[in-house]
Amino acid sequence: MNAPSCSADRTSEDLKAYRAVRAAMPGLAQGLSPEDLAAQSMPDCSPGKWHLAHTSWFFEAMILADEPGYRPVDPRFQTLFNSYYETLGPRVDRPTRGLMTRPSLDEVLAYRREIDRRMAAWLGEAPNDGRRLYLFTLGLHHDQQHQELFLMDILNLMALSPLDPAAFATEPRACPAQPARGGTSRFDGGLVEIGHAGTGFAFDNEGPAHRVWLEPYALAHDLTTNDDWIAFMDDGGYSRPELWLSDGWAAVQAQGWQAPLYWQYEDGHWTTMGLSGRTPVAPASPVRHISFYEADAFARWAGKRLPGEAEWEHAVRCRPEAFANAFGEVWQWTASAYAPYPGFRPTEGTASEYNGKFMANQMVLRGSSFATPDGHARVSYRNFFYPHQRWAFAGLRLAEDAPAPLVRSTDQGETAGFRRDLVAGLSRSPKVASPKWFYDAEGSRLFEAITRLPEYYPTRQEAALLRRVAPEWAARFGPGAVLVEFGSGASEKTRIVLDAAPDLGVYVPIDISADALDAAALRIAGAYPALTVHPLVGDFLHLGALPARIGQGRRVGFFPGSTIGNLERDEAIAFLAAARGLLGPDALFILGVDLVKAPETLIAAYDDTAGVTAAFNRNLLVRANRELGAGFDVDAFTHRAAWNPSGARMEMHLEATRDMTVLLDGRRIAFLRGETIHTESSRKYTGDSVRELAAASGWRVAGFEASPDPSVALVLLEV
Ligand code: SAH
Ligand code: AVI
Repeated sequence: MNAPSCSADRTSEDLKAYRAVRAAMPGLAQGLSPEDLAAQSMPDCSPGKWHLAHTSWFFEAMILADEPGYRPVDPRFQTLFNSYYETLGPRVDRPTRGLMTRPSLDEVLAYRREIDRRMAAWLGEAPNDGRRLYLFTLGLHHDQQHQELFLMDILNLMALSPLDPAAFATEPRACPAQPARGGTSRFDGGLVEIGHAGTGFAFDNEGPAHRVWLEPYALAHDLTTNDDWIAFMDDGGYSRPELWLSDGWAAVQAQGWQAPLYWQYEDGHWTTMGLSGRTPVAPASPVRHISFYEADAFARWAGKRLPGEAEWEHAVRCRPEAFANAFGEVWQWTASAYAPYPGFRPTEGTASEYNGKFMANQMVLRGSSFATPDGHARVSYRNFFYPHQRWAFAGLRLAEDAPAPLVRSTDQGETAGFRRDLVAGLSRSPKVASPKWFYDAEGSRLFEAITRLPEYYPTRQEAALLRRVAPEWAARFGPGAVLVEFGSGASEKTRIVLDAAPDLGVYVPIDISADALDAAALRIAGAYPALTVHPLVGDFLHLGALPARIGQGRRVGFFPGSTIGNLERDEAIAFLAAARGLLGPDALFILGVDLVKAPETLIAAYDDTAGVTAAFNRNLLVRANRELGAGFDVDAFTHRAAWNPSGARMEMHLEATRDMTVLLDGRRIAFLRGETIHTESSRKYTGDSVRELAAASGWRVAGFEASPDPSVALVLLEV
């Protein structure tokens, strides 16, 4: 009963998709003259008229011609508009496509309409075998690929004209460019899976999904900009053979490259040619129209390298939000040669020639460009060009080896680390868990809610105190300082420091909570456009070195929120000592601590009447159930907050309200009624105990300011 209406629905969906895709290229051609559409600017390019015809031929040759008794629209078109399919007979050589003055543009458009009519009829017969449907979808994606080629080729043609004609009034683009974010994300690597494994469409070259080994690496959040490129050129980038691969240097010499394709130097500034004509080179825009050789030389000059395609794919799969313009601006050159994946099988039949036979001597590009039609690209998409080619909308994103991270990355390590820690902590007596695991996305949200509670005084008191001391302390930073914040969370207090230090150069927020970090880094980068924001996700208890070339100014540590109180005494000393090493001999450090006070005030702050702190505490178990598949009955645990006078600390516990056994990582963890998991200590300091902590970790106290009651303190440390 359902079958006919299902297939009727599918046919009408397919027809809608077909019409939308097929309308795009005639839409692009509309404002161009027949002469614009007939000329061929170089052997790599094709005339617009040829793209209009070839994409129609593809449907005819791959799909319609397979139907019994099919009669071609015009048998001569099989030769004229076959691109490279050997099995489909002879072709016109690619470099002479521009000599095809016949058929006329009108005849090509009529051919297009006729193919569209025949394809609609074909769809009306509701084809339902998998191979034909795949070829149909392939035809749509093929058309979309040529929509982008159409724009690349028209631009190349326009750029050869001394008139610098604008092909379009405004650049046609699928979506707006995203603003820069600053910084890099680091990945542990290891054994990861890449390639297309899903059920949706993919080209044959994207599969099969398979495992690859990655060493630890970092990938830039932003694309390389024109400004970066000008710095490379000003530093003799195009005249220093040591920066270039041998074939690349030969291309520089043979072609006389001195700048990206289309750039011209006029009256002291650079201009470039785009689809809306010649314009000054915009410094902050991503660089375009560079070859693989140039991208590679630039990366070497910058002390970095191009990412491998697996590194790119793994990074964008793990943290899609972290990377600006991963898609929709420029294709990004990778260091990977275009080769078959292990187990690669070309599409069966004529379309087997689509991708596989080009798998030599070309390099892979990832992402997509502003000219890539909406919905065309994927994270597994593999574009490819020869390493010398420059007319594609191609740029780059830098990568680097990252064996000695500033912080331990948490991309895959996090779940494993959480599991290891929790199993170890719950196997001890008494049971413990580290408070650092509170901060998944929900935990970070709950913490922000805590900071707004009437009972939780530390955030309000510290922010007010910081407003008072920041101007005087920031005057000591000097120009271009690098502010490194530990446990930055929402980076709200950071704004007070940034406002007091307008010539601060770089901000490095570090947090274990990737969600909180990404959102905060974006907000800060948006609010302080002159600041370089370099977020690092990871555990501040595992400090390595700061990334090279982070900034020249004095390094200032910032550790507010009395988060140091959540560390054991030994951990706090080791952390402060490691931070001193990280920040260097000239460093300053602003530390926030909560001070010892009346237990009633403290207990109220950690056991609020609205129950937000209780939810924050219990969220640890919710997280363990979700991420580790643990079997906690969350409702069977109560939040407890208690003052421990001998340890001078507030303690949070989760108390079992009945005897029970919980399954965690294949183990059975037994709880007796009344037994607790000690989930957090919040140490409270005095002037003396802070001074002792500073001395034990090699810092001198240069300033100590306490707030009015309920009192917290800010401490300025120097080396
Ligand atoms: N500094 C902010 C946030 C404090 S909440 C403030 O003053 O309000 C503590 C923050 O430290 C959270 O964002 C949490 O994710 C982070 N954090 C806790 N332990 C961490 C660790 N070991 N490494 C990195 N970040 C950590
Ligand atoms: C982040 N840290 C300093 C907070 C504290 O006060 O120990 C976390 C917190 N725990 C309960 N309420 C808030």
